[in-house]
Amino acid sequence: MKNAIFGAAAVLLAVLAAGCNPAAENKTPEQASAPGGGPGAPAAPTGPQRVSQEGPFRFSLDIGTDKPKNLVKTKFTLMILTEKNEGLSGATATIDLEMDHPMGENRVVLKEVRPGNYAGEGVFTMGGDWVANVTVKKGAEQGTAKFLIKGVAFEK
Ligand SMILES: [Cu+2]
Repeated sequence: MKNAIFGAAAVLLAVLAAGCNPAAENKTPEQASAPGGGPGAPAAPTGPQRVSQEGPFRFSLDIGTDKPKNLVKTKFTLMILTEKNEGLSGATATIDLEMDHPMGENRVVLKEVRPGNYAGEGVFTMGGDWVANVTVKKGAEQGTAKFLIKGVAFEK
């Protein structure tokens, strides 16, 4: 019975170590099971998290996954509401993807699917943490927003 419990614990540890985080192998079980992996750990993968928005529009961003990968097409869907909480139509919308070091221009041009819903495909050209800088223009009005997309997985 004791061996069975130990075996189950070993399997659980192996699953934790094989997760998204290579550094998990070097952690004690306590650290490996701590939420967020503790200080200094690579960021856990997430969907987009909005950190700011300016101008007359309200934004939310969806990339269809909370486990983004690099070097594959990723569909970006931007929801845009007006101050009256109506879907914005007839706007131009782009997302510039950046890291904390120069990566060259990486712009996703979005097309209106229906009022308030704009979509386009982009590629994270490297694993790691990204910032999505949203710019939306309609006539003389312009709105911007910034989203963090953490923990994009290295596939190659
Ligand atoms: Cu990079």
